[in-house]
Amino acid sequence: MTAADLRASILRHLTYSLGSDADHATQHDWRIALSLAVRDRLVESWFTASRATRAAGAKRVYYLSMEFLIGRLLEDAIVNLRLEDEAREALNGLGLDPVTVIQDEPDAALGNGGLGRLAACFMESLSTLCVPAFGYGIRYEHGLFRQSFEEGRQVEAPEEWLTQYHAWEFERRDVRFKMCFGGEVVEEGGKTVWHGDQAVMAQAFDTPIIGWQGRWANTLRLWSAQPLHGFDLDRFNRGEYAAAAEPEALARTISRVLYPDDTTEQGKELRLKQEYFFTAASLRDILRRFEAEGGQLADLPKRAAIQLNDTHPAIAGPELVRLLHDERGMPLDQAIATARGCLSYTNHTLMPEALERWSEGLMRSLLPRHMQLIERIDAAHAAEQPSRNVSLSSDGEVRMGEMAFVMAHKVNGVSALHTDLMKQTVFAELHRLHPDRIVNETNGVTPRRWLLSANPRLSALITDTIGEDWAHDLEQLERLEPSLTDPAFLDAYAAAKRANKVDLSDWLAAEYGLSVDPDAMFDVQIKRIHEYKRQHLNILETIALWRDIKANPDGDWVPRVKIFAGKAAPGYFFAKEIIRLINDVATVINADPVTNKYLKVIFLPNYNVSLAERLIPAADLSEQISTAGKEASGTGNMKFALNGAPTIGTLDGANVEIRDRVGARNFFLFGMNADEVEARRAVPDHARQAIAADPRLSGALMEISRGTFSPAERHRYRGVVANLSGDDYFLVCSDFTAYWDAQRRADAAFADADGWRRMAACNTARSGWFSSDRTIRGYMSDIWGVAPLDP
Ligand code: F58
Repeated sequence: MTAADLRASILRHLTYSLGSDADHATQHDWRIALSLAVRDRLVESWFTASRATRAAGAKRVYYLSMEFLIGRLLEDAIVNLRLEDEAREALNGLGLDPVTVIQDEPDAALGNGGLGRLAACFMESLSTLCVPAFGYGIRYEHGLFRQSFEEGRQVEAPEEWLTQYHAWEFERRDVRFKMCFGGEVVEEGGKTVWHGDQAVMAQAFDTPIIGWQGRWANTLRLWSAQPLHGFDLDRFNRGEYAAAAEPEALARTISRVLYPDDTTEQGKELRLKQEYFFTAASLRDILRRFEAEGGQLADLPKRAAIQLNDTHPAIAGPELVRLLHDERGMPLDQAIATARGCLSYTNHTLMPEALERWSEGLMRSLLPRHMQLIERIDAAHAAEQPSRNVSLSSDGEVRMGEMAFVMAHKVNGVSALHTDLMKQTVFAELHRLHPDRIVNETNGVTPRRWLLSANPRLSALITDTIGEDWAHDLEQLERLEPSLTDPAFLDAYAAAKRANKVDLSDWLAAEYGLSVDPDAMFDVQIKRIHEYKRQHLNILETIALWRDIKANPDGDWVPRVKIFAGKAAPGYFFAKEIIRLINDVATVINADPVTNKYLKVIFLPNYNVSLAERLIPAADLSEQISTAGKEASGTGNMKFALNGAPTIGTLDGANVEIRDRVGARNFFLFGMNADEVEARRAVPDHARQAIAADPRLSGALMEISRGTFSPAERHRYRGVVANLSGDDYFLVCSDFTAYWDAQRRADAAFADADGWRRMAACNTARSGWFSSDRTIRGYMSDIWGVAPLDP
């Protein structure tokens, strides 16, 4: 397609799809017209892919996930269709700025963090590798909340991405399933039948996900909850307007928001409803397709690999058994075995509070048949494994991790360390019973979005040096190795990084009125705010550094800009305190004329995929400082390494594998490892001891306690300080000194500009293994048993 063709197509859509014309079109109109013109180009591959899958009778992958953090889609499609030049030329010819048009698209924020973003990277890699696949999830009307700060505090507002026309989806009016809740289970003519007493419709919306070079496109099918019947005209005619609309409002609640606060009973019930709603609709759809293609039920595992992204869709186990046994008459044991042949489960956390449990009472009232089947599955497992000491429900709670494990033929962790810890801790007993079930699939990220599209300068340099195949074969980055000693290459590498930093500085100035020096070290920590991720360790070190600079303002300091971004769960009080503390510290430090030229602190609001794409290419240092054993993998760590930001980090999650690959000299390691963490926690008074041993740490805590950062309310952070100097479960204090030392090693390394750029380039050249294409190949061979199709 030429630029002229694309331009004609944009103008045609502007006129005939939007009913607008070039003289009156808004930015939004242009963006939609461009999106529709680009969308036209991928529909053909989309159809070809499904025709090829049907013709081959191929096994499909079904990725069930409560979250798909896809961000913007227009640029992804343009890049994967290789239409960058044509789009630029066409838009310029129409007097439009391509960047502004692309950035007009709101992020589809259908996820919280890494788990949701991983699902999005996987969808793109599945299409790139020509693997027949569907992603199944929920079409949330409101994605993750919009974050702003008021006096430093996080304020949440609803995310309104769907108030604009969403150009990428197709509503499938013919794909609707009735989903029931509650009611009773009865025996009818020798069969067990569940009669729900509430029902909603699951309505499918499809988004094509295009792979590299537009060769293949899969479908992301998101379910929206709708009422069974329209509104009640009789009540409306009686003047009961609100009551007439009630059924609609109730039904829609299910797909209204991503993760409603589940601290209340109603919240918990809604969450479980959401999980059942999308899981059961997806299974209904999978079986409908299988049966329409003439499959015999016993062959289902040969045709369907169903991946459960965390425990959120774990109800798939009992639901699939119910569909096979109750509704299709398959004997129970065979139904369990068939379901297990299809299902596999990815675990993303070892934190006990994050492993889902539902009260048996709630399960029984919302899904009465499923509760019975969970008991039957548990009994069957007990019969199979007489020595078992674990059951699917205990203390009045159904344990979804165990449920998913027992119903899956494979269970995977997301980094080597995490997988080992799964075997040793949360799933030790189940691992003993099923020693071949747990496998590792270390996470990865799609290089198309996280390098090619996010960092065009570095991408161009890489392509100039080794050709363009790296975009779909990332391990080719190894071929940069000889250039790591070539001064011309390193100059160009450093120039690309600097230009990215200048772009970011300009944007910070334009957007937030912040002034930063592009030659300072950009030290970035961006991720969900959580105690285990230890943003408070970073801010304590910042305070200590500020005090040291103040004490010796003529010292040889390496200028730093500390950049934070991330959202705290609305009900997570301590995480919100950390946000406020960072903002308060930023206010004081940024206003200090003595330290100003050496230290700035910035907390950017409303972290999302697009902000990550802006920050990562401009980062010098990647903060991956979780308490060892707590971060399952991390994927931000991979994005930073790929974009040439060395890590300062602990031996946690995929940091371990990153360090193995980029080399210990190109990674600022500090802190206790997972075993040492356990041992240290057993030391009574570990925090107090650490504080007493390090005057910098005690000084920083003293500064917080005395109200330096909260002059109007001296004791604002009493709780934070009490936590850190008391229980300090995440061992912030015990790792502080090692972290401080590692930061000073990073300073020294950064001061040596030649050494630093070599280190940065080493990170790029040696991170090729962290492509999600490699991860997906691992799932294909170890878990799914699927092969790519050549269209
Ligand atoms: C993340 N989990 C892990 N959970 O923390 C991270 O180490 C890993 O790299 C990533 O998964 C992908 O494997 C994660 O993002 C959530 O967002 C939870 C979802 C359920 C509600 C609470 C947050």
